[in-house]
Amino acid sequence: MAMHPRPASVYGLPTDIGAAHRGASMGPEALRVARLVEAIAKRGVDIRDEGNLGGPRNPLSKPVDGYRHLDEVVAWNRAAMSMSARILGEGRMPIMLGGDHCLAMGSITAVADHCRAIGKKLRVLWLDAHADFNTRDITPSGNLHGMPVACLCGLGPKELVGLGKHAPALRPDQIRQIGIRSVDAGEKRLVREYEIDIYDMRYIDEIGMRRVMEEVLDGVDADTHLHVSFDVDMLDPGIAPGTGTRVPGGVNYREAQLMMEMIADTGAMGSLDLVEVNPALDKRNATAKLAVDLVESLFGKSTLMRD
Ligand code: EXY
Ligand code: MN
Ligand code: MN
Ligand code: MN
Repeated sequence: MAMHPRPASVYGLPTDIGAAHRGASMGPEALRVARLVEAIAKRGVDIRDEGNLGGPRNPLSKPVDGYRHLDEVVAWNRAAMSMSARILGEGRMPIMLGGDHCLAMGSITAVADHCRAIGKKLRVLWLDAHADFNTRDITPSGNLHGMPVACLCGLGPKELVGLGKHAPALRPDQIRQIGIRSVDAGEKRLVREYEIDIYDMRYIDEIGMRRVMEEVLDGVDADTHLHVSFDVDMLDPGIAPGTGTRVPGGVNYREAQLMMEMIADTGAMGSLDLVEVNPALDKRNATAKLAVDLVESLFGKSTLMRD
C-alpha cells in the first residue's frame, strides 16, 4: 500500500554534555554533510531543517552528587523538549540530531506529552549497545548519557524526571531495547526490577533479527506513535567506528537494514533521535553516512511498492 509520508523537521543539538569525552557535539553537522536532509527529501518527505539550538558549553567537570554537568544537561533537554513539542504541534515529525543520548530525555518527554494530549499509544524503540538505565547510586561514570531511560521512567533528579507535563514520562512497558550488550552490574539488577524489555545481542543471535522485530513491533497499530531513539553505538564498531562508547559484537549492516525496513513497514514512526555520532573518532564520516543510509530505509527506501 502506498503511504503518504508525513512531513518532518530536523533540528540539531550540538553538544556532548551528557558524556565525559568531547566530539558528539559535531554530530549534527556530520549528518548534514552526509546529506541527511537531501536523503529524506528524496523519499518524497516534506522536510525542513530548523538548524541547531544553542546551550551551555561542556565544562568537562567532575560529577557532583553522582551527576556530571546536571545543570547544563537540564538546559539542553529543556531546549530539546520545546523544539520537539513545537514541531509535533505543527503536525510534523521531529528528527533530533544529537549530540549525546542524554538529549533523548527532552525529545521523548515532548513526545510523551503529545501522545497523552491526543490520546495515542506510545512505543519507544531504544536502539543501543547500552541500557542507559543507571542512576546516581549505581553509575560507574556520573555521565547522564548513561541514565536517560531511568530518568524517563522516574528514576533520576527531579529536574529531569519532571521535565514535562507528566512525571514519569514513560512506563517501562512502553520501551523495547534492541542491540544491548553492555550493562553495568547495578544497572542489570535495576532493569530486571523494572522489567525493561531487552532484546540483547545474544537473543538477536539466537532467534534472528526478523523475529526480534516482529516481537518489538507486536501490537503497534494505527493508534500507536512509534518513537525511534537510535544510538549509533548499537551498530558493530567495525562498520560504525565514529562513536564514543564502542562495544564489540554489535548489529551488522543487513540486520540494521532489516530493522529499519520493518519499522518503515508499520507506517507508525512519529519521531526519531539520531545520537552519539562522533566525527572526531570516525573514518571519513563513515558512521554518519551509514546512519543516513539507514534513515533512508526508515523512510521506506527499500520498499519496492513505494517507488
Ligand atoms: N553504562 C556506562 C555508563 O553509564 O557510564 C556507559 C554509558 C554509555 C552511554 C552511551 C551512549 O549510550
Ligand atoms: Mn545510548
Ligand atoms: Mn550507547
Ligand atoms: Mn503524532
